[in-house]
Amino acid sequence: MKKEVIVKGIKELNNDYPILLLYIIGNFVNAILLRIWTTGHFHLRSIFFDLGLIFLLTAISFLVKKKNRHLFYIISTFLMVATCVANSLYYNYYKSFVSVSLLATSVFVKDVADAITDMVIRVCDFSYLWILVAMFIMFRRKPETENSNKKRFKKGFVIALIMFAIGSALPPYNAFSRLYKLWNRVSVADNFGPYFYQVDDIVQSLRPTFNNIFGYDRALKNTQDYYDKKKKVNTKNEYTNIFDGKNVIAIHAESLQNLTLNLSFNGKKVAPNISKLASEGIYFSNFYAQVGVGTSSDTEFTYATSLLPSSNGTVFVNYYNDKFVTMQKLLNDKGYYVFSMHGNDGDFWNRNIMHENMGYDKFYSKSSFDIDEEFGLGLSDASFFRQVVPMIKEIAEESTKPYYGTLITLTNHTPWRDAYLYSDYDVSMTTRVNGELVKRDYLEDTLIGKYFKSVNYMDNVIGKFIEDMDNEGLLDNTIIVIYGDHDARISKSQFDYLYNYDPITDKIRSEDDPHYREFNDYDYELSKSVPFIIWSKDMDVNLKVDKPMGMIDVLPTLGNMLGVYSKYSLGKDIMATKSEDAIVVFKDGSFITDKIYYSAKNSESYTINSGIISDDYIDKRSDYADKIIEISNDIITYNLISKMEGN
Ligand code: GP9
Ligand code: MN
Repeated sequence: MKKEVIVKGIKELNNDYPILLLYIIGNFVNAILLRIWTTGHFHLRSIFFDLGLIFLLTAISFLVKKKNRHLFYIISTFLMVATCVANSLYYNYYKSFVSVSLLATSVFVKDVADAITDMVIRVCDFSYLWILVAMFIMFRRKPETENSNKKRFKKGFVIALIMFAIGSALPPYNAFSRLYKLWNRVSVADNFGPYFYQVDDIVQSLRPTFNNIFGYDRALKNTQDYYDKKKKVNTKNEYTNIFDGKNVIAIHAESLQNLTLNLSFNGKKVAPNISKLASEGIYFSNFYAQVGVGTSSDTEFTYATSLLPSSNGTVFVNYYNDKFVTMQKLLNDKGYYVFSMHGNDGDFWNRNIMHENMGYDKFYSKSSFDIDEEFGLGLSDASFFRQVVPMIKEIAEESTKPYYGTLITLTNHTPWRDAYLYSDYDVSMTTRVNGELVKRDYLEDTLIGKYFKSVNYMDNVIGKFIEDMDNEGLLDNTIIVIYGDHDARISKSQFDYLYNYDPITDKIRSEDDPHYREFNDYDYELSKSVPFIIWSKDMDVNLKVDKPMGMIDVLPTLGNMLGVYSKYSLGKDIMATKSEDAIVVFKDGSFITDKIYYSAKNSESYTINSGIISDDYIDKRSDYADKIIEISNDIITYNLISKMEGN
């Protein structure tokens, strides 16, 4: 009987108004296609939510005047197609779903995207357009539509409600809380389908704009409670003040990944100078950036504030008026002169405004330099560091104050197109085949090969910079900090090639080859670790810290060594943290501990150190991750530090 009703309904629809069938089935098929081209996940609930939303729109179409109805179908289908195309393209690169809150950020993402040859645009990313073509053809054949019809509206509306009701009745129920928080975008799209996800994203993105009293009060109370309850940790330990009063030069090393410190080709290290600094100083070897879409700027933010970046847009672009307690301000209050230097336009990532807000006394951007050599986005690192030394010398000579300077490098930015120009580092391989020496190109002309060449270049110029600083007497009483700002966004397949290339056959080893090295999705995530190094010429602490640590832990850890402290820090002083309490929380709720990598996206954990992990172990840490993401977001969205500081 049911089957007959459905068949009758479809026939009626088709006879009556075939465009409706195309509208409903076509947009539904596109939502399925999007899953195929992106996550490959098919949650039953999301299917009902897709249909619910499409039926809701169909119902609404019956309220639209007859003459405007075609336009309604076209516009709403266009928006659904745009959702599919944008998410298809975006997912392919970022492994997440797109947000309208990125519109402001996208000015920079676009600039950077220009530099991305790695961003593969696939034909399938545009496959959704078929429905618009089909609609045009159909409209020409059947230009007339039915009169507005309340009865049909009701029918469509009831079907939509039934779909939503069935979808909502399906597990997992905790997915609903993610609709509001929306930092695990993939999970929301998985559970509610791409269309519903996008509607949710728009609502959540507009929320801060209509910053209603209720939301603000809830956020403030929640945040104040969090800080009130937070265990008062003993802030003093054996590292407190060890660098008190020293000058600091912090090198923000673009896309520098940890693995480059341990790699050699043809007997030469990729990064000999940085590895040497790591082996002589304090080297945090299990350190991760915690960026969102604001990449470099997010790392600057998290490093300075010990808060996670925003889940809605980018702090530097969307929340530059907020008040934050930063490493820069704290040092400034202690009497430091605090500056930043960078060879790109000062407006990039809105740094001109945000660096001032963060408490830098001065930002020396592109216009402060002689642009005598350019690679990629701006001034070459070699020229930058060459020019920086006399500038620091002047700063040191002009004042008796200690200084803190952030030097933001640039050349090692993807896609390292000019790498062959600035580094002759050899990433080929010579091997013996049938007794004869054969030279294989190996990584030459691969993206990862160019990356290693470029890192080698950055390493050289940093080595030279340290030497020059020393020659000018600028290393006395000064500590050098180096941190990789985030991973290099090199695809997993490039790593497979790096680890599984067989020079004898000149091919990639297959999985059944005895020398095959497994490099799964989790190995890939873990390989995104970046270095964090504290070094000085007359270092008396030589240490390798392998506890998991994130950018959020820098202010509590390095700050403690410099004698500054922020009560709003959400990170931990890693020197005072037991290995089992150390945790790196990522923006989507995933985390790393000394035992596991937990993927919030897949609700699945990957064991780093053997041992059985209980659900309780994961739940506790998931809750912790959710909490610090929530507190960070609320502070950023509602400018709560300003309120809590009483101004
Ligand atoms: C631009 C540089 C790169 O000035 O900091 O930004 P990113 O693309 O890495 O965020
Ligand atoms: Mn960067």
